[in-house]
Amino acid sequence: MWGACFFFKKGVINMFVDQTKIYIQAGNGGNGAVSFRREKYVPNGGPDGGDGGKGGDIIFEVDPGLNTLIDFRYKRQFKAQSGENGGKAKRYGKSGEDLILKVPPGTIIREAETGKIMLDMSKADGREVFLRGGRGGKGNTHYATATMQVPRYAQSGQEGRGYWVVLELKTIAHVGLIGFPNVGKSTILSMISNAKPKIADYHFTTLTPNLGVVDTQYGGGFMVADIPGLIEGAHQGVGLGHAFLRHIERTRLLIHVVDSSGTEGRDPLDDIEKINYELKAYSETLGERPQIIAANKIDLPESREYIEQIRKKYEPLGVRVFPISAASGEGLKELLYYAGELLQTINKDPIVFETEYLDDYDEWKTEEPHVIEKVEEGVYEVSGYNVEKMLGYTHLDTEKGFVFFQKYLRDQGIIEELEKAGIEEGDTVRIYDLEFEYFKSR
Ligand SMILES: Nc1nc2c(ncn2[C@@H]2O[C@H](COP(=O)(O)OP(=O)(O)O)[C@@H](O)[C@H]2O)c(=O)[nH]1
Ligand SMILES: [Mg+2]
Repeated sequence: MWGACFFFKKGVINMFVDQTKIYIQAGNGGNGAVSFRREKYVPNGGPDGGDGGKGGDIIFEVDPGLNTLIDFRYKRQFKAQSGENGGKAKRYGKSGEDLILKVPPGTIIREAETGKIMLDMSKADGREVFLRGGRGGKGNTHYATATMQVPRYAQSGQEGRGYWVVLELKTIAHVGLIGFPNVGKSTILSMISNAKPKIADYHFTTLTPNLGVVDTQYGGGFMVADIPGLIEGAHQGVGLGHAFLRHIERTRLLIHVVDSSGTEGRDPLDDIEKINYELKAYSETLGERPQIIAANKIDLPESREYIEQIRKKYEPLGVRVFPISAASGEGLKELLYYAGELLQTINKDPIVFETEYLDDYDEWKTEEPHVIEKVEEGVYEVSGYNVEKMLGYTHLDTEKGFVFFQKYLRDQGIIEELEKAGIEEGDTVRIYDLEFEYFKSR
């Protein structure tokens, strides 16, 4: 039964760091070099500047021996090594070393800004390249053309991308306690485990489920999460509903707790249906997750009638109903032993979330427009992420590449803007480390 959860030890649960925000950045690419074979500026010498090295990647790796994110609480900024600059005599810059960040299984990486899942490290042997290092800049050897044999420019290395991300350790609890607020979920957890959840606390005080390892007297060997905050409309995001539903998604078996005394004017049968509706509306698979009904508060006399009704309705559907009193402990043993048995019949493959964040490495996040600036008489400078990106992908040393790059400048309206800015034939256009002579096309 212990299987995959052997690393949960009693007493360490309180240290559980559930969520932490860190900054990660891939290494910058090294710059390409400008250098010439013989003396500087001797045309026949020819360019021999080497390329810059690639920046190091940011890699996430699952370490099954870890069970907290505590390592990320003290250090929060992580940057992979930058690539070295290119050198003379076509010497390549060394690539930067990758940075491997080890996380416990079940760690989810979200973009801090949007909360979208960028990566789910649920697979126990997972290793994923998360951010690729910036590419190294090309040395000036690449920029010699028939008309430009003395290229005094080289490409800059690409900046390594950086993100603020939230690492979240998903509940790897096997069993989730669900139900409306005040039905007794937290009381159950406090009775069956070492966890000390707040009883009758206002249900939106925490996003984090309380976790507890079930005591051996209740069968033991599995984790239970008390998931707060399920209310009507949760599937539409009401009351942070999505966050709670996401926690539930990760559990394999649900103990659906209901207040069978029907206090506060509630109808227990109606309550069960409403919660089930929220699960199903959120996700088909969640609606089909195996359930056990815990009809709580049987110490209150009103519960008797309702329990019969619940049994009549759900037992024919194969859902077992356990009358319990979390307050007195009655019925808890039977409930938990059955949950433990049922768990053994359930597929234990981890539930892996899909990436919601579709990131194309080629797409720079910043859609920064280009800037055209007259820097001195007869010299115009063009800058901007996209222009630089374009340079990185174009082989200007081939005729085709050169034509392609010019088309790009025209399509982007850069040529037109240069003309508006007053450029004349023979003027210089500087784009990063590249220089072009301007000719009007006819
Ligand atoms: N009479 C009675 N009250 C209970 C029982 N279980 C929980 N309660 C009470 O119900 C209230 C809500 O319990 P709590 O565990 O915080 O509910 P949760 O919101 O579902 O976590 C508290 O005042 C508990 O003391 C029970 O078996 N019998
Ligand atoms: Mg509670």
